[in-house]
Amino acid sequence: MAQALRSVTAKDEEQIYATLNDDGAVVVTDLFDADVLEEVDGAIHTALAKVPWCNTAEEGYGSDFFGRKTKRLHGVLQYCPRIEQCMMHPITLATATRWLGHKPQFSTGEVMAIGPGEQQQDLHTDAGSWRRANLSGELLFSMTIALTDFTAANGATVVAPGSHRWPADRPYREADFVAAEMRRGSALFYSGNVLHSGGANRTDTTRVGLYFGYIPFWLQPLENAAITHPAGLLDSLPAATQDFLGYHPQGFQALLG
Ligand SMILES: O=C(O)CCC(=O)C(=O)O
Repeated sequence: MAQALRSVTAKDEEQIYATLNDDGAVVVTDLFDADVLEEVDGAIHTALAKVPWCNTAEEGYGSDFFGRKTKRLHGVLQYCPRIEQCMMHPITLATATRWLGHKPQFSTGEVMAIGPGEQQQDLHTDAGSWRRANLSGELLFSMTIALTDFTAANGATVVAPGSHRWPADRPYREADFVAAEMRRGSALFYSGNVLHSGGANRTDTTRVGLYFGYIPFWLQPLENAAITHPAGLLDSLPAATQDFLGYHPQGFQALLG
């Protein structure tokens, strides 16, 4: 039987890191305040109501990997200003910096809503996005914020604790995996090398997560935030956030002097 995915309070940064290091994933409890959640949640639920389930070819991005009873949103900073604060949470940035061993930059932001009847996604590692580059080490740190409770029944992310250190050819069994159950307002921190997937949703409600990927400053991001967000939005953000997003309105002047 696999160990359960461990939870650590947001107050204990050292233990968050130690658990991430041991298991490749950790639930950080009560990372976000109720007022932040209220605003973010409301804005995202409004945005989700306007897009279809990605279950037909005509609607574009539905696939066996991304799911057909799933909704996904990108350009997530457009939905409400407080989403930027979530992305730049000091505990998240500190853990990402330590985990990657480098200053982190934005790779992608995504709302992942798993609807009733969705099946379990294929198991994978997110660092596999860069597999053709044949790089090793920790290339990606991820955070999924629970905007609804995440339960084993409603599609909580399924994770194999410790798998971030497994050899690529190690066989795995169902018993190696646990559901990353967490309460709304908590977040799953995980390594880009840990085996995981979106879970099956056997309930009649939708599970909603807000995902951010953090990569070392030298790696190619998956999302170009300047393109996925409405024109002008990134200009209104704090300089540190623009820098994190790779958005440099002043061009390279700062480097050239
Ligand atoms: O929705 C989730 O919990 C995880 C989804 C995922 O791992 C992915 O789409 O890459």
